Amino acid sequence: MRIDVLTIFPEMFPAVLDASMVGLARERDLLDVHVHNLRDWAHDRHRTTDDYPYGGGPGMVMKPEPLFEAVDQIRSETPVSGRVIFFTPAGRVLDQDLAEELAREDRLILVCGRYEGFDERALSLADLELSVGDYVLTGGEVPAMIVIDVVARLIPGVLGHELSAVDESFTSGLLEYPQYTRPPVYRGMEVPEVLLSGDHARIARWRREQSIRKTARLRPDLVERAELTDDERRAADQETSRCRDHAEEGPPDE
Ligand code: 4FV
Repeated sequence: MRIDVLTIFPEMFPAVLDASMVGLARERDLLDVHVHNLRDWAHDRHRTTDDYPYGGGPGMVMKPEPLFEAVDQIRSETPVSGRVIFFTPAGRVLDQDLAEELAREDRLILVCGRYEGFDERALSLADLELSVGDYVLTGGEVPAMIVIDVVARLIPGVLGHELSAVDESFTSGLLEYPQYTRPPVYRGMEVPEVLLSGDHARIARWRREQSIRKTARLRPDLVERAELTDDERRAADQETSRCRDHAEEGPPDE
């Protein structure tokens, strides 16, 4: 996969691109990332990429010209024009399903905003407007890093063992089961005996049950969408109502 990033802060990316999984994916030529400085498409002496908002108001707006010229040129650099993604709080909110969809693309072009955002006309370049969550950031660079990370680990050959990308949070629509490693007892806290049993069928059952209970406790909204058997759904609903009752009870009297 090829990913192009358009930003006025290219210096923010090397640390993320050179380390860990993303770094490995690039070393193995499974991922090819190009970071471009938007100012290279600003032709005035100060290489200006922003200007005052028409109609007044606080802050600055990203000019359309550098964005159009940059995206046009970057798209034309390879036969595959790729999917152009603009990061905005108004975009489709990223989740694991969308991450898997993006990971199937041959090429992504990630456009990072700054200031108050983009001139509205530049959004006509976008194949997708994407948000990483309902909060306001200073720029689109961190969202771009999130997309590079969430996609890189889904590229076959990047994660040491593909299985781990299947059997994890959100892929099953549920939160992941509790994980443990050595020592078997730490400060009096024991690893559940089932995990030391070597009985893989029993371990798998325990993990599934734990995932359902944890999701019912912490993210009942996910339980609704998850594929559960009738028994599992009954157990989940019991767990959710048990937590709700517990929360309503409030802290025990002194
Ligand atoms: C954002 C988000 C986000 C808005 C103005 C950058 C900021 C500034 N992007 N998901 N949430 N962007 O807050 O993607 O340009």
